[in-house]
Formats: sequence, C-alpha cells, structure tokens
Amino acid sequence: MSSAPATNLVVLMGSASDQPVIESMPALCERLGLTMRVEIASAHRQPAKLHQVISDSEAAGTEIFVAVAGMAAHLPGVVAALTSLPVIGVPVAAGPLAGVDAMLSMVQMPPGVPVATVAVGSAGAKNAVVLAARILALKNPDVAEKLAAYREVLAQGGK
Ligand code: RP5
Repeated sequence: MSSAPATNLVVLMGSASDQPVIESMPALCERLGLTMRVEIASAHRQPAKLHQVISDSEAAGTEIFVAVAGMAAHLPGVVAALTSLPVIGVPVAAGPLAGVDAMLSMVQMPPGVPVATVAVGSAGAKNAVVLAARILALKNPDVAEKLAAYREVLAQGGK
C-alpha cells in the first residue's frame, strides 16, 4: 500500500537546485485541470530513493512522470527504464554547457525507451505541463476543455 498522494503528474528533480525551472508548473497545472507533486531524487546520488518514488507513484495512480535535470541528465532515462508510463524530460542549464549536455542526454535514448524531451529551462517546464495535458485530454473531457480555452488565449495573443 502506497502512502503517496494521487496526482496526475509526478515532477522529479535531480536536485533542489533545479527548483527555479519548475516555478510556473503548479499554476499551469491548475489552469489545465491537472494535479502534480514534486519529488527530489537524483538518479546518480539517490538511486534507491528514485526506485521507491517511482513504485509508490505508480501504486498511487500517477499517469505521467516529468523528470527535470541538468548536466549528465540521466534522470528521465532511468525513470523511463523503470516505468511504462509516459516520461517527459526537461533539460536544465546547470553547467558550463548551458543545458546542451542535459538535452542530448535526454534526446539520445535507445530504441524502446523513449523520453519526450522539451526545451531547456522554464519554457520546457511549461511545455511539459501542456504536453501532459494533451496526453491526458485524450481521456479526460475536463482537461480537454481547459486545454482548448488555453489555446484560445494563446491564439488571442495572451499567455
Ligand atoms: C543534476 O546536476 C541536477 O539535476 C542539477 O541540475 C545538477 C546540479 O546538481 P547540484 O550539484 O546543484 O545538486 O543532477
């Protein structure tokens, strides 16, 4: 039995230092009718914790993982190896390579273990929420309606 709360998304960060990148995610989730919670679990420093978070989240009914990491960003790839749920990777500009390192780590997954990689940084974090909403809208009319309203705002030049 899992004690993890049920949310649509679990946002995993490789480090507390990734926090600024995800700042816009809770409000955008609320706007699109999604729930999320955040966990910090480094694939390199805390592999046992990462395994536990993934199995607890799956047991709680999580639908999509978003994995946010910088440098040699193996977090989303490891998550994708441990679950059959969709995994969205958000690269972080955390080192001297300005996020290109993290982006290439996420994009270059071997066949059969996909990570849907979005843009580096906070723009990518926003798109991770919108992509998750688009996936969940296939089966969730409330999310579909909110997504349509959001797209209409964008079409009118709003944000
Ligand atoms: C990655 O290394 C984290 O996701 C973070 O982006 C980067 C630096 O981590 P800290 O040294 O700030 O903990 O694993």
